[in-house]
Amino acid sequence: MLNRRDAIKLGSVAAVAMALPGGRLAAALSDDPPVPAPFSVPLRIPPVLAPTRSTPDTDYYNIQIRETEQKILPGVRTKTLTYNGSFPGPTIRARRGRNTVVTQTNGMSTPATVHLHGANVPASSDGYPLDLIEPGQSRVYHYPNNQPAATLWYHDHAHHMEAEHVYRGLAGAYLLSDPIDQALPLPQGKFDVPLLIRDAKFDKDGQFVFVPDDFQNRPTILVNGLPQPYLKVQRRVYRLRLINAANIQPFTFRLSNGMQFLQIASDGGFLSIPAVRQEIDLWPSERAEVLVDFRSVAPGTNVVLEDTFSFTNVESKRSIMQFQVGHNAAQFDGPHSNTLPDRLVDEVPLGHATNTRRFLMQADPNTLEFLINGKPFDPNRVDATIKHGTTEIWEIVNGDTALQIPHAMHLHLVQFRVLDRNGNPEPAYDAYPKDTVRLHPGDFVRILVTFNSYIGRYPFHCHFIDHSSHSMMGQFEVVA
Ligand SMILES: [Cu+2]
Repeated sequence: MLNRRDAIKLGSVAAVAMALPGGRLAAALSDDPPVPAPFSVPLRIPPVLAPTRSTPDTDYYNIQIRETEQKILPGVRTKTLTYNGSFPGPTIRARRGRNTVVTQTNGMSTPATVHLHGANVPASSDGYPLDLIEPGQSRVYHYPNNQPAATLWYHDHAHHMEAEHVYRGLAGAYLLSDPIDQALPLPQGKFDVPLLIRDAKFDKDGQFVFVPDDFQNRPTILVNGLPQPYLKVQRRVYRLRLINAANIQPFTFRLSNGMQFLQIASDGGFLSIPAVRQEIDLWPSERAEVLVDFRSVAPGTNVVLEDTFSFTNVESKRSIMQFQVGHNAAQFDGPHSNTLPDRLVDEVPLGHATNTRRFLMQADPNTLEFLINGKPFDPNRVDATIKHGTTEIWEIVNGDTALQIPHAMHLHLVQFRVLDRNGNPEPAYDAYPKDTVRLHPGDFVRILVTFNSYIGRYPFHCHFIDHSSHSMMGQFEVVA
């Protein structure tokens, strides 16, 4: 028998039922977030930001950092932090040899700082964690674009806040081109697709839930800000720029239907020799550019980009997004891997190392504070003083074998070469050019890095940014 409270409950359910279309009633009564079925929303490509003005050698941009509401899940407006109201941020396209100048204005209630990940920039424009843009203030970032073509990305770096800021939306792609990139027969325009891939947790009202370090509880995959979208593709070759924009989620990407990737670029630009890959590991902040040839499947095939990464040894597979291959033959039969040269770029000879340092990444088992060489980040301490123009070997150790925590070491300013991992040479596609290196629990990795551009202080840190927010960060200073 119904008591009065039940009757009131039912009454309110009836009222809700009258107000909502049928399909949404179940959602309104559920504690589950209103996440749609996989592959039910079309992929969105973030807008390319237009310069506010251009001179013969410089493009100027203005970006407002602000809280907005975004349509991420159907029928819901989600509070997000955005660059110019775009989730993810607008794409900046730059050309080598032309300056990019970005004025960032902070309209949030918390301090911000903007780091251009993977870029060779002066220390004053690096987005150092304590070079804060206070609420209501602006800062001008100068990017000289004096490095090879690469898929870079910009994101917040305000110390202790970067993890939450990035999680709530402060990230965007920065695509740097150069004459080599332009001369290679690579897909362009709408066939050159940036994919910022991350995970998130939503509450039943479709709002972000941010619990630091809650790596096993961010079940919703977002690609360019939408849940498991689909993209209708022509039967031709596409250039996909895979960016792991997740806080702490590693991905192991593969394609369904037996399709392969042709990897052409890593973090810092083109591989010397393209690599055929069945699976590609990308941990937070790592990038890979791949060519995917949709002519290799029958017309009408649905190809799924999958993730098979698992924190445990338990087999895992989940869907990231879907490519719906068209029925028509491509109107345009090229460019594809067959027309690529065997060698995309020449190997950059790196210097001979004159110094070796070791960095241990390990959480304090008592406090669970994330540390490098036993210490939390201290802006008043320089962890490595490096003479300009020299080359060093950094030995990086993940000591978190007991807790089984993976880490990813990122150095600002430089691209480095991964020499070896646990004594074994790193495969070429994962060796160079790199700005972030993966470390499984117990891994011992050696990287070779030359400091021959700018002088000044720059951070190095775990790019599981929930870890760097909890002080797994140091700083090096390049001195004249
Ligand atoms: Cu870490």
